[in-house]
Amino acid sequence: MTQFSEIPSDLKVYFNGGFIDWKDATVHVMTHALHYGSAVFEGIRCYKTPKGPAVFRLKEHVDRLFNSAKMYRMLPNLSREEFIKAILETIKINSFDECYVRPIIFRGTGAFGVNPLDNTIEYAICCWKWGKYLGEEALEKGVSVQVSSWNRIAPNTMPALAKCAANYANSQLMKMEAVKNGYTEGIALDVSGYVSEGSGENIFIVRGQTLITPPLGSSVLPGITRDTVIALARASGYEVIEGLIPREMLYIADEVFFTGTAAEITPIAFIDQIQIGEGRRGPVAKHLQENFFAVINLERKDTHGWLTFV
Ligand code: PPE
Repeated sequence: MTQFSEIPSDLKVYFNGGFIDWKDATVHVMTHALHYGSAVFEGIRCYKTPKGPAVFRLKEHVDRLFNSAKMYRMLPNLSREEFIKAILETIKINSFDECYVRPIIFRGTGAFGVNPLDNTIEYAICCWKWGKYLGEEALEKGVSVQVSSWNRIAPNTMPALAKCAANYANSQLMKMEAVKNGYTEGIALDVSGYVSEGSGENIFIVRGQTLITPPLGSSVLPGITRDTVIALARASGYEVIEGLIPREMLYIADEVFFTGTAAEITPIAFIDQIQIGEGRRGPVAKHLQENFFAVINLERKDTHGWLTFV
């Protein structure tokens, strides 16, 4: 969480094709997205590297954004390439050496009612510094989480593959329940009772030399960090399976960790107060974190072209 008071008020926001001041980046209370959740968004990190700021997997994020928009029939009137350019310009104009980037496409005003088709399709890009998502010590010590009493959205209710604002009503219920119960995060099961994902992260379990992560059919967001970790793990010789995970497999795993743009690779030390492995970051999570940050620090060759320099 970032408090608004921590965000410098002189930031510029890209809004519908031009830059405006942070304080002017507002919408009308009759905005469709506010009433009906009709917004799709992304979360992207721009990292400080020895050769200047670089955005991690920018193309994949913009592709997912446009895929989300396509599912909701709300493609904006600019191309993916133009959107990529606008993101880079937003980082540049705010002189960030590192930041979190939040692009959003939403239904605005023009008509009122559930039918969104007569509303404007608007877009904005904000950047600010977002620190460690699950706490300063999380990457090293791991976090304590619970299995949520809320299930992830069922197939064919709302598209889980879309990063739609509406999906985050479910995430909020999970997160509030976890925090109120004294945990850092919740893990949702899917509608069949198999492990799905966290409120804002994908999940992996480690058993021996094998990593298992829920398949896309378990109502998970197709995470870009998930994809990154799969590639890094395979390159290191681990077997990676996208397979159904029964809840109880969490408790007996050697390691469990979350992946996400904000969370990066965050080990899970306890689930429902049952210690996972040694109850701290395990060797596989550590190895993957080192590999991940080696790409960002330019210590490891970016063979996949994951970095776009600003
Ligand atoms: N599942 C969900 C539900 C999710 O929100 C995210 C990202 C992921 C998986 C991981 O996806 P990826 O970032 O592509 O590896 N959550 C974003 C928003 C978090 C927020 O609190 O807001 C993020 O990590 O930026």
